[in-house]
Amino acid sequence: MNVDTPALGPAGLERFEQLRSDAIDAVTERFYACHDAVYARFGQRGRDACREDLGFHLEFLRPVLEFGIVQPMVDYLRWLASVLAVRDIPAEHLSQSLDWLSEFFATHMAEPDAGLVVKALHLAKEKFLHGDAAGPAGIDPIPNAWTECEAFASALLSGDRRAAHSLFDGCLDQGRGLVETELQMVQPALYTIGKKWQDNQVTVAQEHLATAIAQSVMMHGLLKSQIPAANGSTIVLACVEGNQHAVGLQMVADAFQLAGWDVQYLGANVPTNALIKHVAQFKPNLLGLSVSFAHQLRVVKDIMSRLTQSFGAARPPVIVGGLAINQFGGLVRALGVDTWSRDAGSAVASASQLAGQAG
Ligand code: B12
Repeated sequence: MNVDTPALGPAGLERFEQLRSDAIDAVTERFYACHDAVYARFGQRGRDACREDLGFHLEFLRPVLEFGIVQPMVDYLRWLASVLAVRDIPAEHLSQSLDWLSEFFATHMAEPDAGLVVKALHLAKEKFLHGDAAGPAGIDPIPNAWTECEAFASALLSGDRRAAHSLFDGCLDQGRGLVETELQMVQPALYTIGKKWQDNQVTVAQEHLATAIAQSVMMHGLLKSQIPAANGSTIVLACVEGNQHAVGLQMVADAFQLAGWDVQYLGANVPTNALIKHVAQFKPNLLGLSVSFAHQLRVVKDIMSRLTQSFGAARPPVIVGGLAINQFGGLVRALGVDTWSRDAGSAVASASQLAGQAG
């Protein structure tokens, strides 16, 4: 794998972790000392948001330091710049926060690690400011979304369950498949809603509402589907700790169920300890993990080493997917997983290919 910047060793990464919260405190204080006039209007909420954003900077910096690949952080910065712009936060504050983090680590870490952190932050900033100006978040739109998608997105946003169910059922009644309908209508509708949140046009509450309705129509669709006889294989599916985005995983669960697998769908934010115990208890033929943000990739890495520690060569094979995998596929090889898949439509085929290789 080509790396952009040298990675930190285990001791350097540990020191970085120790300094995280001090770095956030120091840079937040500096922001308020310097730009009180801009942020005073937001009160305590603004201070919390500032801390949260700096926390996210460091979450995204961590994989740069661990894997040496800078692009996920650049994409994150471009995405954040678009989020801040529509919320009237001056763009230069973002670059400044990176400079101040550099200064903090330069004075609190020993060489050569301090130099590596500064170099990583500098590279991310340069690529963010001067790199090719593609889309703001690097989230690919879904090709060939169905025409019903727009009406479905409106129904989700306005909380119109009846309309959402009727559009979904209409597709199934025309003989379109459940997973196909989820992929070509529900998924693009939710991506559109995400873009609207990014542009400050919908609230987090509306995101929750849209999710709840989407999950309900999908469940209804599954109940109406013909479930084939069990093929003897079991998959455990979980969103890694910290990942609240569970709808994509639910689609993957539906795809495996309709292919005859026994599916244990654990949903959002599954604590790593609980997941390892669950795998020990149920011994699935495959473990599927969903990851939405680049910084959650290290949770996958941690799960992989815990699985190897606990089960050695008898650990179940692991398939990963989710927005972070689609955005930063280049990092997959560094995770030690067995395979990955872009969407619910191709996941079962990837799993079968894996079983074929094993057999
Ligand atoms: C609904 C939603 C939420 C809901 C989720 C509720 C729930 N129970 O799922 C809530 C409100 C909780 C939420 C919270 C947040 N969200 Co949000 N959210 C969304 C939204 C609009 C839809 C997510 C979704 O369901 N997508 C549809 C599914 C079908 O797509 P998918 O997840 O990509 O899944 C497919 C593939 O990736 C793959 N796949 C997924 N998992 C797996 C697993 C395996 C094993 C395999 C093989 C394949 C696979 O197959 C799936 C089906 O084809 C997205 C927009 C988007 N582009 O997705 C933003 C989005 C993901 N959220 C975002 C953000 C920033 C957040 C928050 C930080 C702030 C906020 N908006 O509140 C928090 C963070 C929460 C956290 N710690 O995880 C950003 C992420 C930016 C990024 N990664 O670059 C997005 C992209 C919005 C945006 N455009 O800015 N969110």
